[in-house]
Amino acid sequence: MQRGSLIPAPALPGTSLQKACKFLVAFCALHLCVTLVYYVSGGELSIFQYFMEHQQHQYRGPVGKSASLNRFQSALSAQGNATPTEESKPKGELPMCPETSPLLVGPLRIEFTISVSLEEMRQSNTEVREGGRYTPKDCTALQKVALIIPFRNRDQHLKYWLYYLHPILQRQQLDYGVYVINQDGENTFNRAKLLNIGYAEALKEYDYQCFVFSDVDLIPMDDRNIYKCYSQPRHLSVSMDKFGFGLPYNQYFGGVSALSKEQFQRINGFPNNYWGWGGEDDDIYNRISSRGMSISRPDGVTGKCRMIRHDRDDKNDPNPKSSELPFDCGDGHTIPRR
Ligand SMILES: [Mn+2]
Repeated sequence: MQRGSLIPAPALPGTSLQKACKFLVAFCALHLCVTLVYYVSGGELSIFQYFMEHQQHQYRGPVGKSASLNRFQSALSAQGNATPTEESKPKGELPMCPETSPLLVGPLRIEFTISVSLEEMRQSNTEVREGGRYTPKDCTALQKVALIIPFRNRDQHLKYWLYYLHPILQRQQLDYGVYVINQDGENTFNRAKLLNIGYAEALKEYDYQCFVFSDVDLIPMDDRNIYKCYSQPRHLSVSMDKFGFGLPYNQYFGGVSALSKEQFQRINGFPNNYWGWGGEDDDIYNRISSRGMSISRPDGVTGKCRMIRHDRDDKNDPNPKSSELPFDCGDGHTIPRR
């Protein structure tokens, strides 16, 4: 008797299990292949990324008058991505820099015996742009600060200033620009007039809100002495080595000072008629106090700074206006003025 002709052969008990196993093996193989392709040729992923980035780049046109529109479109295109790249974020989205920069290191060793070269400085400050400009990358600076340096024939001092100050100002997370205002010719020096010129010229270039006026030969010894503006005009060089790390007299406002745009306008800028060395800083002090403002200062430790020793420059003799009064040391003593 033929078994099969009468009753259709019943499916073997293992058949459906076999099918399931085959399917499972096929699925595993496929999965393995996909996984292999994914890991072995990492290029697949980067091609995907290329398309994502390329799409974003299309919306980022040249920076110009339509920059804000481009940024707006870029923001729109970025909405589709779960994680927009840092680059595609419009600048306005950067968080504000913290009140106290986490990059500060405190006391600094400042010396003027080492040799410094402009080329080395350029290489170690790659983030500083043409024109001595710097803007923090990861956050929006709390202030836009113009540093104004009155200048003539002090190349070596300027090198030290740039060598020390650029790293400090970057650690202070300021959006800053450095302006060296050179007095042409050999006539009598006029520091305050150069500072006024620096204020006006810097404002032509950028929307600065704060102006730090610094002598070229003064270097802070602590990066917590922030070169920014405060609610009152700020005197920064409060503890100079030249004066035994103290103030020569209480009203002293020379060296390095900071005024906001409003504070500067309120005192109608600095006097233009102080020719020669000294006096203009006291005039500025009087302008400030006569407008009802007071002087803000860092403490004597944070405010320590070094002055590069030098002889009196030619054509910068003491201004007769400045030599009439002796210093009031604030402790009952007076010393001859400077
Ligand atoms: Mn000096």
